[in-house]
Amino acid sequence: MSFTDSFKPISFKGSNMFKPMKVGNTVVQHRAVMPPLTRMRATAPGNVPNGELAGTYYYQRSRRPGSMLITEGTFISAQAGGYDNAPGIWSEEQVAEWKKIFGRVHENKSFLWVQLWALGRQAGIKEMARDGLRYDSASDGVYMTEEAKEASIKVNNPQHGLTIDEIKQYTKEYVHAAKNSIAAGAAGVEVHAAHGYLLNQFLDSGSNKRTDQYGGSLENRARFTLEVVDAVIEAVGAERVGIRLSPYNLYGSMSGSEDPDFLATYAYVIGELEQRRKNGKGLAYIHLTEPSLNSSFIVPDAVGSSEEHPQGTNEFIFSIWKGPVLRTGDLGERPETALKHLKNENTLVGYGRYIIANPDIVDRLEKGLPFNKYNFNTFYTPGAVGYTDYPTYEEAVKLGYK
Ligand code: FMN
Repeated sequence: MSFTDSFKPISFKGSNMFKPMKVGNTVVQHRAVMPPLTRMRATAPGNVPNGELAGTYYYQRSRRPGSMLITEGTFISAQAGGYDNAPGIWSEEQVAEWKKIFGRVHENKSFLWVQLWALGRQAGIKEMARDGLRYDSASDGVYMTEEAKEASIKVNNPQHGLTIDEIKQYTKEYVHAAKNSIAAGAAGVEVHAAHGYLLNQFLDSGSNKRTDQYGGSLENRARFTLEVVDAVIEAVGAERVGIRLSPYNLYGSMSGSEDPDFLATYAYVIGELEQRRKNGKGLAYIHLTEPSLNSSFIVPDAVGSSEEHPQGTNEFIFSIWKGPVLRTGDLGERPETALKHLKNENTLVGYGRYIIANPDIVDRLEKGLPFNKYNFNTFYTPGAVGYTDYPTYEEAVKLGYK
């Protein structure tokens, strides 16, 4: 292995990167956040995280006191799942392992948030059929791809648009998972409404063809997401709730900027969140995925390398929302862009692929040291390799990294 030479590192010392900031009930000591990263190390059946192994992984990445980390996407229920090796947080067995993980992060005086995940039509089709679970989405029959359509019809589990009762049931499951997270030691929860998963399937006019109060107008498409946010706020307090949105995302056959209404849709959702903030129920943060030319979770060398993305920018959020914003996407390779984002006092920046490969990324950002390269091939494989065995900078130098 070696250091990456695809960009020139800079030192963030003296910038807002190292200015403490209040996020919910926590005060972070720097602004380099670990965003949610699915790593497929949980055990099946039962979607149980491995407290020992995952505890070490999160411990390594939270060494700097006052770090903010967000867990990998974590299922709120079995029906919300569909990947065997991603963790859940609905059962006692899962919660017992999560407690160990939170304990490790607390040793470092750092903060771990849980990303609450429901897959909808991105679920494993065979897995859902095997487990007798529905293949859910916003609408019947609006498949992600032709392959998904064929596969789900073949296993006699065609795509199902949620009934109103089922929507209410999901909302209860978000609440249950949020309460479990807080009881286990999480600083808060992040509602995953991005990247083409269930809530995003409701937000997007391409996947949501409903004609009831959950479809049609952008207000109706946003209803499920806002109901989940309100229910979770009610259960654990607004200061313990964040949300992730990805306005420009195409992953999961989302429309992104191809929908002429997309900015209006997100402006509406964010405006509603700002309204709550003004009424004393402000979320801890809004996490935005930056527009990117590629999808970093499926393409080995996905780099949205251009400085200005043709799709546009997320800057519109600052005209609407006055609380903390976390921006993630391609910032590892674009330190000048991260620096620019950080000029805004309310901004945090996420490092995804590079925190996988650089457990001491905060020290490297401070000193302007090079990053270890990441190995895409071990992102989703079981065990410690590519998970807890990446060296710190000093270790890498000793190992002869160039
Ligand atoms: N985003 C989520 O919201 N939830 C996830 O569970 C999730 N898993 C990911 C797993 C891998 C291996 C990668 C590479 C990305 C994942 N993402 C997920 C997206 C990241 O949070 C992040 O937005 C993306 O990697 C872009 O940031 P980067 O350029 O710093 O890597």
